[in-house]
Amino acid sequence: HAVFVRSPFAHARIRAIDVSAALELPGTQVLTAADVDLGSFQPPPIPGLDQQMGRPFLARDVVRFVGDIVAVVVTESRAEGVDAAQLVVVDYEPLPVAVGPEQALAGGVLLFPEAGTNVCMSHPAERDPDLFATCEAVVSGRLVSQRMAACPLEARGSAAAVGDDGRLTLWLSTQTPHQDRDELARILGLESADVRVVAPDVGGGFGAKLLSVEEILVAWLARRLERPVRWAETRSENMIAMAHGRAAVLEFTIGGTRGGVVEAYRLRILQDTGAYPRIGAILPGFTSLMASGVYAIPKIESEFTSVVTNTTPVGPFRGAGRPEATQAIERAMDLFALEVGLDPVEVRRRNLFASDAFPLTTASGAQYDCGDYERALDLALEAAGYEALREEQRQRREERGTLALGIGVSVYVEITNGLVEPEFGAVEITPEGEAILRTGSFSHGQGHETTFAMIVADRLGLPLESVRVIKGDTDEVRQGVGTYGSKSTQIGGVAALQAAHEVAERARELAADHLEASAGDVVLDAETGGFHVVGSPAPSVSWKELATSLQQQGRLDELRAEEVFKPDAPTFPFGAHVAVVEVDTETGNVELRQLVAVDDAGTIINPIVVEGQVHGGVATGVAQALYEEFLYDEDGMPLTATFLGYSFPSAAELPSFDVVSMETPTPINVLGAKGIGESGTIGATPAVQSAVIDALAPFGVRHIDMPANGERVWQALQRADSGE
Ligand code: MCN
Repeated sequence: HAVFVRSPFAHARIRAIDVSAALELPGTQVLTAADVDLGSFQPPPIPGLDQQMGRPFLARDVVRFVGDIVAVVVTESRAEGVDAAQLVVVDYEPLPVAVGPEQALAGGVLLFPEAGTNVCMSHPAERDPDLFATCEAVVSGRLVSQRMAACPLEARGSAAAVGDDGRLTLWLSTQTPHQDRDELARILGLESADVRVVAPDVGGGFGAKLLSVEEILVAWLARRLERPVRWAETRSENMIAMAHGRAAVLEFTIGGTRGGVVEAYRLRILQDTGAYPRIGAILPGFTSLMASGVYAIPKIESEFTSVVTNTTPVGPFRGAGRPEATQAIERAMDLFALEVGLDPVEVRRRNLFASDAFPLTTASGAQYDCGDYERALDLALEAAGYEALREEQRQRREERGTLALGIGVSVYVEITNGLVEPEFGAVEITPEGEAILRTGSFSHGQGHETTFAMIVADRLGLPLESVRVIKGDTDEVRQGVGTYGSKSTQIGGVAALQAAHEVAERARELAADHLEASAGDVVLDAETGGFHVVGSPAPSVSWKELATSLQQQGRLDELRAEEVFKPDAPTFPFGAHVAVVEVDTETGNVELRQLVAVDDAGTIINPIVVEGQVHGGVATGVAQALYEEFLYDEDGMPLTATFLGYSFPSAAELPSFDVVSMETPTPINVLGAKGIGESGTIGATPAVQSAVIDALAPFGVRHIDMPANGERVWQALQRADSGE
């Protein structure tokens, strides 16, 4: 069992590590940086991302966040490991800290003095001082998309063993088994063929379960010690050691006509990447790309700067860069509506891209495939009963009660498969005439076992239960990219369909031999799964008969096909959400009364799975708007490292959401499918935040940062009362 000794300081020099007391416990080994020959866990080799800010696998001279790993203890049992870890004495010399991104940007404290800056990446815009020169109304704002913890119900765990054949197997709770295999092989100096990664059922990842130093160390230890090694983290370890999400400061200015037409928008993003930059540093690139949202804004200037801070590293978390874009533009639209004296819905309507404008390129550079934003908005308003809600709000305001009603609307578009990646799928027919799909996508809760099986079953005319989906084992599935960015269906699903198609076509030719007919005359009956001559259902050959016969001839391999599908472009799911909250103006308590979600992911494979994805996604979106925030004190001490402190909502806090379906098939792939896994998260947050602010509008409140919880609402009301 491996147990990590972690830094209790956010920034400190390591003067000495004394492992002698720990080593006195029988069967204990302790390894420190001096023992590890792996170099550093480098940031991905992305142009512009500072490569001097790599993370040593075990901290060498300096620790840079609470949770940084100083040593690893290996024992026969986990309990002994926990005891031994407490006996490792580290002499720290505390250093000044840079906790928030603004503080880090000021550069008073440098995390990597050799780099001479805390900026790990920046993407400046060509600044136009006259951007708003022609605008009649201009308004600016600042929004914090606060730091969140991904909180998968299953925390991370891994185990590694070297087999008799010298091959390394790593069992991992991950979303990307094949990428992890290749990365691990590279770091350990092995061939990919010498490594097997197995990801069994994974209890949630939410974007954050990418290969980490802990898991690499577990694999390295198994080879070094020539013993199987395992590690399972505690919840509080997960809260400080697994990548956090969001953590961006968004500053915006929006301008346009008094009639409510937006003419220009500026977005500046300051991204906190935590102590060691990885993917989190480049996510604001997506925020910047998606700055325009659903609006036809002629002039956009967006830029970002990413900085390192003495906090837990930041990585992708459900939405990953796109929620921030929507949060900023939707906040800006609300403030602009207020400025020009229009209803927020009306301002949105006046600026939406028209449904016949697609495909189009936004002023922030994104190429949208297709959409009908106004219809999504109309559906959401209708389902919520928007007019009646405004009437109820008017009445309540007249009555001057203590329960204020707030209504928030958001319209959003997001990018899925943003990196335009490929995916692998292989279909084979078993001797029993059933089918196996091997997919390079990974499902850590999204239900590919159902939806991908449906895609294959549909094409082969087999019952759903006759299709088995295999994923997550690099020995069982030859290649794969894995799952993030809600891309699985539009690439992995399509690869599965194409492989099934190829198998069906081959089978048709083989069935023609059986039927002594020409292949051109034989069809596969999708209802019965039998092959017959067109127009005459009998005689027919079933999959089972075909498979048995080919098996006897040793030719079953002919019913096997592999495909790699790479589309030409990403897809752009979109939708509209309406949130209704009730705010107690005496206590600040906020109750979410209703949330309507219209999320269009193109053609839907399975409406029940999709509804589940929307409900989960919306819960995460509401959690950011009202509940969750990972906090540090000024010394960089985490204040919310357990579920006692971190306000993770359960079903008890949330109403049942109203999900309205809408399908606009994309031309980018044959399924017509876009991603749905993150939509709810992206649409819900600004709608709910806006609803809380709307409830307090009569008090002159124009903004409340997230989470817009009771405390923040109460403080905003106090400030309003005192005329601040
Ligand atoms: N689907 C469908 N029709 C569509 C689109 C999707 O039926 N037009 C189905 C899919 O086949 C799949 C599910 O909906 O079963 C989600 O598919 P997709 O949108 O393609 O997204 P991915 O499978 O790539 O999932 C990733 C996405 C991300 S990025 C995060 S983060 C996330 C999420 O999905 N983390 C989750 N959903 C999660 N759900 C659970 N339970 N746990 C997580 O950690």
